[in-house]
Amino acid sequence: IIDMGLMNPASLRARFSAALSAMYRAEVPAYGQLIDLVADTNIQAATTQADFTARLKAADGLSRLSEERHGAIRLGTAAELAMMRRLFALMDMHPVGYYDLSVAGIPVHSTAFRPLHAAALAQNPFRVFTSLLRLDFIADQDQRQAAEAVLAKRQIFSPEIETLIIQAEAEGGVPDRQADAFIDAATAIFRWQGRALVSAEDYEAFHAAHRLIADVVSFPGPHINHLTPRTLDIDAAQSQMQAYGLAPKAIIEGPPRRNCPLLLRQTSFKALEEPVQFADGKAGAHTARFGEIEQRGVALTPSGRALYDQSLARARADVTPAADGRNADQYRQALDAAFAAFPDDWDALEEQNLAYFQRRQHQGKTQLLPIIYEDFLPVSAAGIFQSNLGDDASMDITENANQKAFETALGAAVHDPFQLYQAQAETEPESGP
Ligand code: OOG
Ligand code: NI
Repeated sequence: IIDMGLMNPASLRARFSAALSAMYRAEVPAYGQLIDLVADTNIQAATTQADFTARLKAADGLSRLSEERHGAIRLGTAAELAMMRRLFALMDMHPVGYYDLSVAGIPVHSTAFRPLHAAALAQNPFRVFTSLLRLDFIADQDQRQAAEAVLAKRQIFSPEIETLIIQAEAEGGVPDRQADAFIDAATAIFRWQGRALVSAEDYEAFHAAHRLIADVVSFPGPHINHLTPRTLDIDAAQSQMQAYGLAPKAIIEGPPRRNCPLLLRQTSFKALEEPVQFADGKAGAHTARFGEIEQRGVALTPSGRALYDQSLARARADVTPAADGRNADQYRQALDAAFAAFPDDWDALEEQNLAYFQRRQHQGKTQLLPIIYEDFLPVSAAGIFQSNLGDDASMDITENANQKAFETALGAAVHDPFQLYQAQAETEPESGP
């Protein structure tokens, strides 16, 4: 192979993820505390989560952990989303899944940009949950037009990053000599800019329609709104958060604690209040950016996912978790009860075709290696959105999934996560001791 002098997309992704992390640590100091706390609990997890940790290790799933995180951004227009897709593609991150948040009264729909295959995930699994604002949900015509006008004028990509993207696409990758410039210019897109494009009065009006509209429309760029490290024991990490003075959400989103962890469990702490200079010169504040941690478990098959959705819906019909935590214990009990029928045993999960596994021969037996869930959960995402937007932040909109419109804006189809897990289940594990 001739060295074309192009950067390996995985190295670029790792550098980008590290640069964003350093930037966010400086912007939101509590995020740095979160990283330290998660590193501590991950060391403990070798004993608290011994079986799961051993299987992860056998599938080479532990080495990536200390670098592992996801970010989240919110965009305002189709053009922004399409350009974002081109930027992320250069780091081998591609849109996977479609998430309709209108089900929870949140006026966005979303995808996750991430590496598609096991080898790339093992090199660096960085992913970005990316939402597109749905202006059609703004009932007031004048306000919708005002929002459209602000978004049409703003330019979230600097001329420099646009040129680098176009050149890299033409050359088949980012040239080594441009790697530093590329990382710097790409990272800068997501920084917090404490200056609004709109007057204080317009900001308040957008805010009253929905806080998310104010968050997306009022600012010159898509500031990263959280970065989330992965913990192996979210219950331990959550109690540590209290000890560090970071007030977590009352409940952990997702499935209950299990011996065989399922899908994804997440919790977050409240958004930071940051000063803003409005376009009319007035000073104010905006709260959007927060901290989150997550624990990842096994990916579920379509039938496993249906059982998960059913069980979660049953728990939430039984007890609707209140934001102030007053019924957190009841909710936990309802969750445990609703998931009692969900097998909590690797063999049973495999026999009943509920979860995805790779298999390896070990001491004459077949060992099941759970395939880790790399995606997100819409009900959990809604809970995360709500917790940092405020409890009253639900818009009166009718559920209205529109994957076609999202893909048209994106300029591409999203990948089907089930197909990716199925393909991985049919391959040998990457490595193992
Ligand atoms: C994204 C919320 C979704 C997650 O981890 O489920 C998310 C947002 O607040 O923009 O990041
Ligand atoms: Ni998140």
